[in-house]
Amino acid sequence: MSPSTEQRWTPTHGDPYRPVPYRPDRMPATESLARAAELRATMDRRRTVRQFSTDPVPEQAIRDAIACAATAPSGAHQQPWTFVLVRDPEVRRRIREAAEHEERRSYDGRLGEEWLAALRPLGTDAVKAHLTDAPALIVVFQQRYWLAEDGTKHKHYYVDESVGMAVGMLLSALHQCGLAALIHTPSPMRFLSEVLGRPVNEKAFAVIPVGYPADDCQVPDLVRKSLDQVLIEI
Ligand code: IYR
Repeated sequence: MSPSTEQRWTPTHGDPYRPVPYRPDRMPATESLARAAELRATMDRRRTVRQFSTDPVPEQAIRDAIACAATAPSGAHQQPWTFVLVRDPEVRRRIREAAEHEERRSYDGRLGEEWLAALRPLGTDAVKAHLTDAPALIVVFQQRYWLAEDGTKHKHYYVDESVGMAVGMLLSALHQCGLAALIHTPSPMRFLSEVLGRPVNEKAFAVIPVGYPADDCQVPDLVRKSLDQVLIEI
């Protein structure tokens, strides 16, 4: 049986190893090359967007992108993530209010000169209109440990790495569906657990506004590292 986000998962802790055959069709090299080149060009067009249109988006595309993210590999296959899709304008307003409260303190000194200098080319500030303009927010939580129904705690492994991979796949999926996104990490993020009523084993990882860029959207004139600056071949 193949893993699928359609089946219901139940805890596998302590189960024996039960391998199943895996025989995907091998893609011809010419097709791999064509797809790789096209995907590279597509991903190069992805930009982090901070000015969103209030236009609605096809919501099933967001759910499908989250399902893609949830196929990410994870430490001991513990899948230590929860995605909260927030559309309710009142909840988004409360998140914005709390985030801006923290961001004002950050930009007014908590970040420090070096951090502010690093952010300057990005043009960010404490105003987070995207939290209420974008029609949806995906708030990603990491499950720091697993809380069994009888209340026992079990360790989760490589939680940061696992959730980071899932979020990377989420951004890729959203972009390939034509949706813009932003990884927003208000600091501290504890308020998100309170506003969204998440359990004690979960810790907020990022808030991801999703939507279309505003008509007057602008992005910084960034240059990505070239392949030879990031790739060493031996
Ligand atoms: N969390 C703040 C500051 C910020 C930090 C980094 I590192 C960024 O890449 C961007 C912003 C904010 O969201 O404005």
